[in-house]
Amino acid sequence: MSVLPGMRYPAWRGLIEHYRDCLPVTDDTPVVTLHEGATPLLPALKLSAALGGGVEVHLKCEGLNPTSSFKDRGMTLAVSKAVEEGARAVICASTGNTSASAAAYAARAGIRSVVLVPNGEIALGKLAQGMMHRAMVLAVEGNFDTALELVRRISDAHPIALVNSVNPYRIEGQKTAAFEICDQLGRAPDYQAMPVGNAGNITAYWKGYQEYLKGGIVKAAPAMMGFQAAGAAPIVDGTPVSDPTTLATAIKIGNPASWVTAVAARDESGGLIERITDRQILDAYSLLAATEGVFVEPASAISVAGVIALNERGHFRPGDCIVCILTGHGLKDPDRAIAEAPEPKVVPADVDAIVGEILS
Ligand code: AN7
Repeated sequence: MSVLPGMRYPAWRGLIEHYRDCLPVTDDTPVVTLHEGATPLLPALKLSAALGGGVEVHLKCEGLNPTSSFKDRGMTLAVSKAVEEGARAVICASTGNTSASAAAYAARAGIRSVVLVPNGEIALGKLAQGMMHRAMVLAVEGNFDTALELVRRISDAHPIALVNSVNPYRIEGQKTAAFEICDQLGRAPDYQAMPVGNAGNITAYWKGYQEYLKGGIVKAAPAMMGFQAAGAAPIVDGTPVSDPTTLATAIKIGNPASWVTAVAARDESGGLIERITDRQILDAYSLLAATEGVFVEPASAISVAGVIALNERGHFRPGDCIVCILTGHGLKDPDRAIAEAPEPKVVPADVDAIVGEILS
C-alpha cells in the first residue's frame, strides 16, 4: 500500500473552515487563522481513579491552541470580521491571554494592535507574547476592570475594533469548543467545569451546547459548573469586587462583562458557580502536572480544583462524564511554576555524585 507523504490525515485549516456553517462568515470574509482549534480531549485516568465513585473525567486542553490559550478561538473570528469591516487596528484590555492572542492575530492580519494590561499584574509569558507580536503594550495603572472600561470608551469614540469578549464574534468563535467536545465524545458530557473571569467563555460554551441540542446533534447539554477565585468571586457574591485578589491573575476580575449570560448559563443548565481558594487552585495545578503530565496555568487548574471539591461533597454519580476546560498553558506563567515546584539541585559533573543523588 502506498501512502502519499502528508496525506495521512485530513488537513485542519482552523475552526472557521471546520465549523463554517455554524459561524457568521461568508465567502467574502477574509479568514485570519493560525489553524486554532481541534485541541485534544484527554481522558484523565489518574484523576478519575483518585476521585473514586466511577466518574470519568476528561481534560479539554485549550492551552494547545496557537498562542497557548482558548482565546484564539474567539480571536480568529473577531479579527477576521474586523478586517472584513475595514478595521486597521484592534484594541483590548486583558489579564494577559486576550492580549497575546489579539497581538498574534493582528500580526497575522497585518493590522495594528493596542493592548491595555494591568501594570505588573500579568504573567510573564503573556507579556512576552504581546511584545514579540509587536502589539502596542500599554501597562495601565489600574486593574483589569478599569482597563476594560477605558478600551470601551476608546473604541466607542475612535475607529479601532474592540476585541474583548463583549465583541459578539468572540463568543461565536469560542462556542466551537463545545461543538468539538461533543464531536470528540460522541455526546455532550454530563458536567462541564471551567474558570469564570470576565465570563465570556461560559457564555460561549453554553451557546455552543444549546445550538448542538437544538440541531439534534446531541440529546442533552451538560450542567455548567463555573469557578471563581475566592478573592475575585463577584458572581458568587452577587456583587462586584472592587479590589479582586488571587494568584490566578488570568481571572483576577471584579466586574465581569458577561455576568448576566453567565448566570443564565448556570441556571438554564442546572449548574453552579462557586468559589475556590488559591490553595485549592495550587494543589490542583501541581496534581495535574505531576500525575497527568498536563501543565496548565493556575486559572485553568481551578476547573479540576472545583471538581475535586464537589466530589468531596458527593456531587457526582457513578458513570458521570465530566469535562474540565483547561484554558491556558502552564508556560504562560513560569514564575508561578518555579515558585511551586522543587528547585533543581546543583551537582558536580561527576558520575558517582549524580548516581549518589539518584539513589538518595
Ligand atoms: C487562562 O485575557 O480575561 O471568563 O483578558 O486567561 O471568558 O474571561 C482571560 C480570561 C480563564 C476566564 N482562563 O475566561 C484576558 C482574560 C484563562 C484566562 C479565563 C481567562 P472568561
